[in-house]
Amino acid sequence: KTDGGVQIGILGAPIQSGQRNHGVQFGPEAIRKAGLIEHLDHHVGMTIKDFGDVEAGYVQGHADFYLTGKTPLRNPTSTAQANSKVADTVENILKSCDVCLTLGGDHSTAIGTITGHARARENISVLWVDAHPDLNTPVSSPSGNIHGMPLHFLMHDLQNERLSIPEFEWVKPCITSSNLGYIAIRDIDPGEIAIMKRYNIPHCSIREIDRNGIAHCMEKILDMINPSGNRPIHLSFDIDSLDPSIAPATGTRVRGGLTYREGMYICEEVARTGCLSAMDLVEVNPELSNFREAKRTSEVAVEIIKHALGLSDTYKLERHPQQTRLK
Ligand code: NNH
Ligand code: MN
Ligand code: MN
Ligand code: MN
Repeated sequence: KTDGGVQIGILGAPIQSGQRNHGVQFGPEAIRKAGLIEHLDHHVGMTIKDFGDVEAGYVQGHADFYLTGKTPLRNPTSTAQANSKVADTVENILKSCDVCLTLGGDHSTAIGTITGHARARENISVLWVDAHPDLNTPVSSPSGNIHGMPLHFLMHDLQNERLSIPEFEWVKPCITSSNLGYIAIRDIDPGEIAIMKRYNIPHCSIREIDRNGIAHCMEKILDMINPSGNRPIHLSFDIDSLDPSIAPATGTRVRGGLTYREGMYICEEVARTGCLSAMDLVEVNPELSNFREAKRTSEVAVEIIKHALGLSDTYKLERHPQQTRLK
């Protein structure tokens, strides 16, 4: 880092084993093809370094599982091994970069990115933008898909709910209910509701956004997870948080999602904190819609990333000229 500007490291994580739709492993490629690097490059005070893709090593049809009594826990081996590489790579990227951007892949990828982030920086806070809280345990999960469970591996409070799976032993808890916040959730499983209530996890559901507006919700949630205003923020953005009319190419569409501007506003407010330290953009699956819709979804993903990095015109317009970094 030479110019005192912001250095952004980009990593592709073509992980699909956390769920059962083929095609989500092409998310990184689709987002790159939509012009990600070209859109981020050539901004004064920002340097981009592309670290390529992690080798996810998933063999199609390879489906080992653990029986949990109800549903099988699917693909633990592939998911654990790929995420271990993601964790090491994110940790490494954050040694030379201010921000690590990871392109998924399914949301199990957050097991790796958050672990890597927490190894590299102290006191991280996680803002989880998603239709789903992804807080299931192997027993509460209705699907057995690990992309609906990443946070149970990572939360101190939920360590007793973990199965002892040797391949996942490297995952150490690194977040608590006071540094995790949800926004836009609207499809929440019974076990997740119970955990959210038990541990009082900060959240603004889509209903609260309806009632109080996105500006109020962002102020509230950022204040809860980053009260001092100086914790490194991990923004984990699941594209299914957006309304399916805006981002149709994803595996679990849930009606009644964020509008385009609400999604962008969330990201602009994260940029404004100046604390963004790692970001995931996950669950873009170009195979689940026609070509035009897949392209549109990837373009929206690029916009989400640009806004989070403080590159939107609306945000630049209000930014004070002296402000540096992402602020
Ligand atoms: N809650 C469901 C499950 O655990 C769906 C999870 N799907 C997601 N999460 N896309 O973001 O299987
Ligand atoms: Mn998710
Ligand atoms: Mn989701
Ligand atoms: Mn559901």
